[in-house]
Parts: sequence; C-alpha cells; structure tokens
Amino acid sequence: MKTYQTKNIRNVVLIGGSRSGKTTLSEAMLFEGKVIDRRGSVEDKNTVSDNTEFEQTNQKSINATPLYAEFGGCKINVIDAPGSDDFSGGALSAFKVVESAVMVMNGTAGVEVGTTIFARYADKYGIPMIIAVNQMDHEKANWDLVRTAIGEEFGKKAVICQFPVNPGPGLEGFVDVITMKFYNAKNEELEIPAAYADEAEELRAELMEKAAEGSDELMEKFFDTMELSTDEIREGLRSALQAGEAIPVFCTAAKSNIGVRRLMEFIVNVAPSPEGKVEKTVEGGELKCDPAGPTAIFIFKTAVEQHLGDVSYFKVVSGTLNEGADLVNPESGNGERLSAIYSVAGAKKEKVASIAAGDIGCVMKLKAGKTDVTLAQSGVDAVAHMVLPDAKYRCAVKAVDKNDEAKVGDALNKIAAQDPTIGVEYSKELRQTILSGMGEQHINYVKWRVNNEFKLNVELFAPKVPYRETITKVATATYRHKKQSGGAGQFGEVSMLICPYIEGEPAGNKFKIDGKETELKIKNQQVFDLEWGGKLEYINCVVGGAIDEGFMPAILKGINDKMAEGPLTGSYARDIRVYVYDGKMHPVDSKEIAFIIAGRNAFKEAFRNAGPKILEPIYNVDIITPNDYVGPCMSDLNTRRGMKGLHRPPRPRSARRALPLLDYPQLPHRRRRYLHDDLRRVRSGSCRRPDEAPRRVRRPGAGRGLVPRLFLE
Ligand SMILES: Nc1nc2c(ncn2[C@@H]2O[C@H](COP(=O)(O)OP(=O)(O)O)[C@@H](O)[C@H]2O)c(=O)[nH]1
Ligand SMILES: [Mg+2]
Repeated sequence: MKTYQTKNIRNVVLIGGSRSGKTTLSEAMLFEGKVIDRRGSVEDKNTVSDNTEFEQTNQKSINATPLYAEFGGCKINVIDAPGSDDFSGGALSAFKVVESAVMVMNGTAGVEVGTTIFARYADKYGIPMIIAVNQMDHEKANWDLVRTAIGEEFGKKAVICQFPVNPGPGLEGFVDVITMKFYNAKNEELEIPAAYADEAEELRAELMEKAAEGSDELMEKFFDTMELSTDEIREGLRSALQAGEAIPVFCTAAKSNIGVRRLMEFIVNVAPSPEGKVEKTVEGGELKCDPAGPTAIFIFKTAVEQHLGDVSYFKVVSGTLNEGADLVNPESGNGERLSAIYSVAGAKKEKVASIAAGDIGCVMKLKAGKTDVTLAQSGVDAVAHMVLPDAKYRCAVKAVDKNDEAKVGDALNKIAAQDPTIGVEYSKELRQTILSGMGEQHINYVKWRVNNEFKLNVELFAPKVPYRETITKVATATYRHKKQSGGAGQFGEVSMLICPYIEGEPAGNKFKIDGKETELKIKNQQVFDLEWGGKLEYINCVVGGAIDEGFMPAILKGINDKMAEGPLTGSYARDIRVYVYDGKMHPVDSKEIAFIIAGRNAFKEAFRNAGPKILEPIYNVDIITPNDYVGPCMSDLNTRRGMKGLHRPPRPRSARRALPLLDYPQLPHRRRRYLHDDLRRVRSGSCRRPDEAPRRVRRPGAGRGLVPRLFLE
C-alpha cells in the first residue's frame, strides 16, 4: 500500500447503540474501499471487525477495531466501536485519534439509549458527528419516526442531507440534497424523481441556510443571491461540522450495501482531515500533525491477538514513521525499535514502509505493551493522556486456587494496562482485590480473558461495604499507661475530650468536664484531612506543662492508630475533634511509646462514650432508561434502599427520561452531611451484580442497638 499524505487521511469512529449496524457498515465500507472482495456478516461470524472468538460467539463487538478503506484517493481509517456502554472504553480511546464520528442509528428504533450516551461522549470530547440512519431496508424501517427523534434529540444542529425513497424491504434508494441526485439501490447516481423534487428543494434550502452559517463570507453570499454552490455547501458544512454546530444526517442500508459509497464520499469531501490538528502534551506543550515535524506516535489500543501476541495500535501524531525507527517512551525513558509497521484492517495486516502524520497503523510485540503511551523521537514530550470516565461497576476478585494468586494479579494488571477503563487495586481497608470496570459485562469479559488467555480460574463476588465510624456527642476520658516492673519503665497519662467535627464550625472551648463548667485554653490546633475521607482536628489545651510539647505528636499518633481501626467495628473513623487538656509525666519513664499507648486508649474510651455511630456509604447515580423500563428501574432501586433525588434536572425533550436518583437528600442535621472525597474506594462498596438478589447485610453494630446512618460523598 502507498503512503497516504496527511491531507488525504480521514479518521472516523463508528459509534451508536448496540445492533444499530456499525460492524455491518464497517464491513460494507471495507468492501467499497476494495480491502475485501466479499462482504461478511455478523450472523455468519465472518466480518473483518468482529474477529475474536468472544465477539463471534456473542455476535457483538467488544473491542474497538481499527480498519481502513481506500476510497476517492483517500485512506479512511474506520474504527468500529462497540455499542454497549460497558465497552465504551473502546470508543472513548478512539476519540483520541479520530477527527470525526459517524453515529450509526437504527432506522427502526430512532434515538436509543446508546445513541444518547455516545452523542454525549462525542460532545464532551469535542468530536464532530455525522449521523448515518441505518437499516433503511429493514421491514420495520421508519424514516418519519427517526427524523422526528433526531430533531428532538439534536435540535437545529441536525441537518438532513438525504432522505430514503420507499424505506423498507423495497428500498429504492436515497435522495441526496447536497448533490441534488438520487442514488438507487445499485448506488448509481440518477436524477431526482419528479415526485420527490419539492421535498428535495425544501431540504436543500434548509441545508444551504445551515451551510451559510459556516462562515461570514458564505453568509454574505447567501444573503445576496439566496443560493450556494455544492462546493460552497460542502465548505460551509465542513466549518459547521468542525465547530460542532452541524450534524449532517445520511441514510444507509449497510446490510444491502445501499448508500454506503455516498456516505464515504461525504467523509472524503467534507469530514476533517488530521492535517494541522494539535495535540496537547503532558507538559502543556503542543504537537502539530505535520509530516515534516518530529516523529511521535500515540498508542490508543493494545490487544493480544492469535498467532501475533501483543499488537499495539497507534496514530502517528506528528512526523513520519518509517519501519525500523528507534523511538523512546518520553515518560519511562525506555527505547523501542519498530522493526515492522503495518496498515490494519482487523485481523488483516499489511506491511508498509512508512506511515505519515495523521495515519493509523499497528506494530507487534512492543516492550511497553500498554495503551495510552507515546513513543517519540528523543526530546519530544508525551501526548497528554486519555481522559476516561470513572468506573461504574466494581467487584471483589480472588483466585479459585490460592496458589494462583500471584499469577491472577499479574494477569489482571496486564489486562488493566491494555484497557485503561479497567482498574485493579488491593483495598487495604476491605482486604480484598477490587476489580473495576464500565459494567457487569465488561467485568465478565475480563473474567473470560483470565480464564481463556491466561488459563486461570477466578471468582468474582460482591465486595465488603466500606463502613465508617463517627461520634455524635461530647465525651472525655483519662488513661494512664504505666509499666514499671522489670526493665525500663513506661509512664504516660492523657486526658482528652472528643466531640464531632463539623465543617466550618469553629472549635468551642467551653465544656462541662466531670460535671464542672470548664473553659479550655486552646494553645494550638491542627486540622488533618484523613486519607480515608473526613477530618481530624487535634487541639492542644494542656496547661502548666502537664505534658511536654514533645509528647503531643506521640498522642496524635495513638489517636490516628485507633482511627484507622475504629473502636466499634474496625472501620475507619472520621470527623472528630480531639482536645488534649491534661495529663501527667514521669521524670524518667515518660517516653514516646507510653504516650502513644495512652493516647490510643484514652481515645478508644472517649469514643465509646461519645454516642458512636456506624456510617454507611451512599452513592449518587444517574440513570438513563427508555420509558418502558422506568418502573422496573425504580422498583429495583427501592429494593436497594434507593432514594429519589431532590434535584431533578429539566426533563429532556426526547421520549426517554433521565432519572436522577440518590441525589443528596437533605438530611436534617449538618453533622450527617458527611463529605467523602475518596470516591473510588467508597464506591467499591456498592457494586452488586444486577441479577443478584439484594443482600441482607447484617450491619455491624446492629445487634448493639446502633442504627447505621448514611454518609454522603
Ligand atoms: N436489515 C438490515 N439489517 C442490518 C443492517 N445493518 C445491520 N443489520 C443487522 O443488525 C444486526 C446488528 O448488526 P451489527 O453490525 O452487529 O451492529 P452493531 O452492534 O452496531 O455493530 C445484525 O443482525 C445485522 O445483520 C441493515 O442495514 N439492514
Ligand atoms: Mg459491532
């Protein structure tokens, strides 16, 4: 294959709901681009894109597959992304390397949950979007429904560039209002049939208006003549598309290969090329997509492929990559030789001599073996890392055979290095390894990989709940630690008062101690942010040198030790104010260890008397569901003690409803408005497989008359 110049490259990702036809469309694009001479189908399990066993068995895409088609003098790199939110990591990492997205919509269903999810992502990541209304040949194809739904979802941004003639199994073709031609089922370009001329004129007028908004010049011309040429429409659409102001709408029937060629033509003519695109670097600098610039490639996907081992897919962000290039990873300093480089269409890989800036390719067996990595000529910074959403689903994982524990750890870490939406961490608090991902299917896929690729058996189960402990009242305690028999003696005595820490409320100094109104003299105070969320305020009120200043850190250490292992259940304690107001020393035996022990025990005793409470984590969740599932979703959430949020966002115009749930309920007491910043860890507690019956958790402390309260993130 020849080396394509940057301006002749188009990088697009196919996004959209599951089963809208992305994989089928990519197959048709490859066929039109002469990469394959026979179209496979999802049902026959022989598409270029869905080429892994898991994908073929499940008849759905799991991985984002880079493909290409040579068309109209251009190389269109097509990344076929999975449609399920569980595997959205594939689409989101593709956003890092494409200049536009084709949103494939199911012509029988209109706007689906997947459409909304991925349109939001495209908007968030600033990726221009083209809509392809697919399955126009399906017996249930409904153009009017889809068109209305598009209008409701995308408003004025959506510009209809095509409409179908006789949608359904007898689909005759599409009228295109950019070229003002009719494309029949054999993809031939014909004059528009008279019956559709008026509708075409009407849509063209709307299209011209939208295109005119693309630039001031075009707007002027449009006002003067009320007419724009086809090229001017293209130019205007390109600007509006790139600015995120226009979403051109096309129609396809990928399975019968109708309209695909015309869509590709539009991509070549109007979709942006990578030329001049600027990537930010980790150091805040910029890398311009220029074939004459310094060589830098960015790895956006890593996969283990049959017979090939590790394959790294990259985009040349700058410069020109030649085979045999020696590059370095600017972040680790490790060098890599790229002895052979390939153009890639799924499993089909073609060796090439060089790849220019903006193009996508792959390389095998890199030492780095990781995604989200830059390899560049020395002196060039790494490209800024991908920004991916936080994990939505967590579970605990362990090896079935205890002897495999280390191997399972290695396997999970390897998978996580390849897929940045997978997280693996050992939770010290829960004493469990927590595996996190984008959804249940995603986690199950990891399990499948561990079983099949690494030949190890793992068990997934619900993680423990990360409870917290706190207090609700003021209490005091005095503890004397004395060890004066045999060897060196130890002596330390600490008197402390503890009370709840309330954010923004200054520390008081008037308390009733031993039945006497007492005013404490605050000498100094420090507020500590606790590693597990919440605060500890440590206040020194010791008068008359009862305890040396030098022992104060030892007492604090004792308190910290006990807070890390709460007196009630061993969970972390938080939001407590400690006043050390008195104590005793011994001229010889007082030493650090004595005060650590005295601090720890005094705290423990005071805590027990201070109305201790167990706190249970709650989480904010946003749920998007079709109207039909609102009821089941609500009752499912009720079985999990879900609370409906107080802050309802405005209802979207479309048929679906966004239900904000578990939004901050207004709890009556400020003290309960617990702020927890260590989101990740706390969230790890809430995950449960949706198919699993709600667990009856015997909450710690329940038997002791302690009613768990909630704490909020
Ligand atoms: N009738 C019809 N069926 C289609 C079309 N495109 C895809 N399909 C079918 O829709 C199903 C899902 O297609 P697939 O390409 O896997 O969708 P993806 O999940 O978006 O990748 C498969 O059974 C396809 O054969 C189309 O244009 N017309
Ligand atoms: Mg697919």
